[in-house]
Amino acid sequence: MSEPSLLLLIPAYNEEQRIEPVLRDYGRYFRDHYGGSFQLVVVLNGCRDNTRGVVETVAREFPSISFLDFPEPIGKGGALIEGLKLAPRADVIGYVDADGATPPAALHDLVRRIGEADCVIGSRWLPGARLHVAQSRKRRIASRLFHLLVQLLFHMNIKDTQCGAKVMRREAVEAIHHALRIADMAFDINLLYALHRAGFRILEVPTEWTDKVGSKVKLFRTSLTMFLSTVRVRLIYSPVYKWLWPLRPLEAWIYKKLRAPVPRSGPPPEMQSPTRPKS
Ligand SMILES: Nc1nc2c(ncn2[C@@H]2O[C@H](COP(=O)(O)OP(=O)(O)O)[C@@H](O)[C@H]2O)c(=O)[nH]1
Ligand SMILES: [Mg+2]
Repeated sequence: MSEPSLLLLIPAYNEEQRIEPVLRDYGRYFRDHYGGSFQLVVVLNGCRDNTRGVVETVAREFPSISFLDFPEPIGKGGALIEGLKLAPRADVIGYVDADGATPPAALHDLVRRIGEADCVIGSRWLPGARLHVAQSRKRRIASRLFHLLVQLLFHMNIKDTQCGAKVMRREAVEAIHHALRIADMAFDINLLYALHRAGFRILEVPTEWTDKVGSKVKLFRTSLTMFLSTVRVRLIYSPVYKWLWPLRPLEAWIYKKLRAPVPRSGPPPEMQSPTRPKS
């Protein structure tokens, strides 16, 4: 049976220790089990380790794998905003984390459900989810508080907005891309609320998830940044937003203090492939 063409993005920052087996797993799985065209694009930015070298090595073995590399500190959200500019290349566009928290078969399950909605998201908190949780108590509490805040502000009734596995139809991505401006880990809220407001249907399905060691999340700083960004998304969609412009310098100052990433401005990305050895 033929399946829709799929573009899978993997945002990656200092992932030299975690990404290699994940790329091989995805490359192999989708080559052997997917009935449509498959492209995997790793979106790197400002890595201070050899993630790029590792990605180049695996990309030489798998023609489906390539990457984008931005020097600026654009964050996970900023990286996905850039990656999603490649949406015209496929019917379905998705993303997963670089640490293998979502196995390829679980991502494939989300793609299979895209006929039922415009966006299908993996959920760790629906009955039927298979979880291998190793997060600290503090992290779990922060995550539940964040969930409450999101429900209070947006009323989307989504149980798990933060799961790293999501897929969308190309038309939905193209319709809301201009509304994406959150570069930090609250990017997912920005994306989901933009889809929700534009009338696209979001389907949450139970997924398989494994917490991995080596998280890039610094609990205090990341939580505070996500809190601010989430409130900001709400304000952007409120009628009072246009009166808040005098607060912009304060906002910029706080983000700078938190060393929070900002999205990239400028022309669309240029694809990079490793130089393949001449045969
Ligand atoms: N491009 C890019 N990716 C990032 C950045 N920060 C985190 N990521 C990626 O976002 C994904 C989720 O991060 P992770 O540390 O696994 O978060 P956790 O699983 O929620 O603890 C991983 O693929 C990271 O490499 C960043 O600044 N830039
Ligand atoms: Mg992770």
